[in-house]
Order: sequence, then C-alpha cells, then structure tokens
Amino acid sequence: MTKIAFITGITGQDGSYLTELLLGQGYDVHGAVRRTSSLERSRLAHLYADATIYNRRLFLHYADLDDPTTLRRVLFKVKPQELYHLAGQSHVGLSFEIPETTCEFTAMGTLRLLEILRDLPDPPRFFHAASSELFGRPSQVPQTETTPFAPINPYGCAKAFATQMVRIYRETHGLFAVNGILFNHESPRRGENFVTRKICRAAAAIKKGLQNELTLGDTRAQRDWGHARDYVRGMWLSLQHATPDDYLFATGKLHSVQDVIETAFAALALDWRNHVKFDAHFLRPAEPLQLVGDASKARTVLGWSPQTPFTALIQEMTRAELDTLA
Ligand code: NAP
Ligand code: F7E
Repeated sequence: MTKIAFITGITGQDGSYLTELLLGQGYDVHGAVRRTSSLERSRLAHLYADATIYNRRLFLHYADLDDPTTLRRVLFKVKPQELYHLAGQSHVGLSFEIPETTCEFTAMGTLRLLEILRDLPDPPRFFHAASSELFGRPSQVPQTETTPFAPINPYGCAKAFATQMVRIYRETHGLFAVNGILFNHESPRRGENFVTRKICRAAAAIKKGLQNELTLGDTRAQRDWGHARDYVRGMWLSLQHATPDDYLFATGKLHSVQDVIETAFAALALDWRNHVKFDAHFLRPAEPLQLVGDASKARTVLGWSPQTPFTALIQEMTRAELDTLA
C-alpha cells in the first residue's frame, strides 16, 4: 500500500527537498501551505508543472501553525503514516525583532501539533526539526544529543521548548516522536537572507556586473555547514528506525563566514577585497560560539553521513546563482 507523508513547511528549503525524496520513495505527499497574496511557490514549481505529480501524488492544504482547528481537520482527513514538522520562523537574527511570532509558531505551533497527534486514532510517526541553536554557548565541543541546552536567542529558546516537548510526548504519551538536531544546512534553495545564499548570490551578481558591493555583519562567525539534501535524508531515515529517539545531524567541521566569501568569490575568479564591506546593521545582539556537531549516533544507528563537503556546497550554490542570472 502507498505510504502517506505530511509535511509542514513544504514550501521551504527543506520541505522541497524532502518532497522530492519522498516522491522518489513512492510516497504520496501532502503539505500544509499558508495563504499568501501570491500563489508563487518557487521551490515546488517544477513539481506543480508535472501533471503526473501535482494533485495525483502531491497535495497541498491551507493550514497555518496558529490554526489548530484546520490542522486537526486536515490530519484527520489525510491520515498520514509519517509527519515531518518543518514549519516555523527560521531566521535567528529576525527572532530578536519578532520574538513573539517566533515563539508562537516554533514553540506553541509544535505543541499544538503534538496535542492533535494525541487525539488521532492512529498517530503518525513525527519528526521535529530541532536546531544546533539549542546549544547557544555550549559546555561541550563538539555537541552531541546529550549536550545541555543553553540557547542565547529567541529562536533557540523556542526550539528548546519544542524539542523538550517532543521528548515529553514520546516518553509520557508513547508517541513515535523524533527530534532531528539539525546543524546549518544550505543549498541553492536557501532563503536569500541567510548568509551563504546572500554571499553566493552577491558574488554572481558582481560577476555579471549587476552589483558592486556586498555588505555583511560578523565575518569571523563560524558554523558547521552541510547540504540540505543530505539532511532531509537524515530526517527520513530517523522515521524508518524501529524505535523513536533524538539524532544530531552535522558535518563535524567548522568554517567561518570569511571562508564562504573566499570560496564563492574564488569560484568566479573575483577578488573579494574589492567588494565586501562591513555593515553593523547585520550584527546580532548575541552570537553562538563553536556550534559544531558530532553525528556519530546518526552514523552508527541510521547509517547517515553527509555527502557534500563545504567547498563543493558553496561552489554549487554560486554556480546556481550564476545560471539564474544568465
Ligand atoms: P525555511 O526555508 O525558512 O522554511 C520554513 C517553512 O515554514 C516555509 O515553508 C514557511 O512557509 C513555513 N512556515 C513558517 N511559518 C509558518 C506558519 N505560521 N504556518 C505554516 N507554515 C509556516 O526553513 P528551512 O531551512 O527549510 O528549515 C526547515 C526547518 O528546519 C525550520 O523549522 C528550521 O527552523 C529548521 N532548521 C533549519 C536549519 C537550516 O540550516 N536550514 C537548521 C536547523 C533547523 P512560507 O513559504 O509560506 O514562508
Ligand atoms: O547566519 C553571520 C551571522 O543567518 C550565519 C538557520 O537555518 O542555522 C541558521 O541560522 C552566521 C551568523 O544562519 C551576515 O551573524 C554575518 O553568525 O545564515 P545565518 P544561522 O543564524 O546560523 C541554524 C542552525 C538554524 O536553526 C536556523 O534556522 O552568519 N552573518 N553577516 C550574517 N548572517 C546573515 N543572515 N546576514 C548577514 O549579512
């Protein structure tokens, strides 16, 4: 029988890659979308355009995270076997500007979904997209699934609430509920205001003569960056295991924003020194330190490992921007 999956956040970077993976595995995929003034959902456009997929194996339902009545109705109707919960306000810097929205969607939105699952006669396996931002200023480097939470921004705090709730619902209500503690993962489909995409896009625009300057905040900041396609495979693997648990997904390698700049500009034979400027507007009130993950558990238990090294990731993103601008 065909398996049915449901994705919140299907229009996002990860939602689009996960949809492709699940369709490739033979699933019917349902997703929750928000009402917006434009119907353009660019990351799914290629799937809409395929008459053998859209409304045959891929179905979209209007449902916001702050509308539990609708979510409940849709989930009772669709009856998914797997639910991937990816929706939320995902920008850390913006979470300082809109902390209430961030917590409403990311923290309370997750709790509302867990409450609905409790009432379903046959609850689906549930994946929650947790984050390295749980660890903030961590007491251990690298971090593992057991590193204590120490979030330092509203986004991390909302994820910590949601992650702990997932553990509680797994342990006390017996739900098959999994936290995937995801470190930064990027792709050509990354939102334009995240630093890797911003840099790769600017480098391509400079190469094409469409732009001359790139303004950035803290270029010494470091992250553990992988490819989104690898991380959605981890999400799927974590729901195929016999028992529910928490898994950390990371490359284990730290790079700086400066490394992203140098890799992207070098890919286009540009000298970054002629173009990159500092703008204090992009500094954040607090920066996490040394967020780098040890994914040994995912490797041993799920057979997961990241396939795309940092340089290949940034080169792919830069080339994709150049093709888009062509
Ligand atoms: P993204 O590109 O920003 O996508 C977020 C998705 O959530 C979009 O589909 C968005 O819909 C939807 N959404 C936001 N608020 C919603 C609401 N109130 N109701 C319904 N849908 C809503 O994020 P991503 O990079 O794919 O990340 C997926 C998840 O993983 C997020 O929860 C993020 O916090 C988490 N995560 C990501 C990373 C990373 O490095 N990418 C790392 C750790 C954790 P619209 O298209 O309508 O805006
Ligand atoms: O920032 C610095 C910035 O916004 C990375 C989300 O997916 O990963 C992501 O959050 C670093 C930070 O990602 C600019 O200060 C410098 O140190 O690309 P980012 P993030 O904050 O790490 C985590 C794991 C998530 O869970 C989140 O959902 O880059 N930086 N200059 C800048 N960042 C931005 N955005 N723009 C700049 O101009």
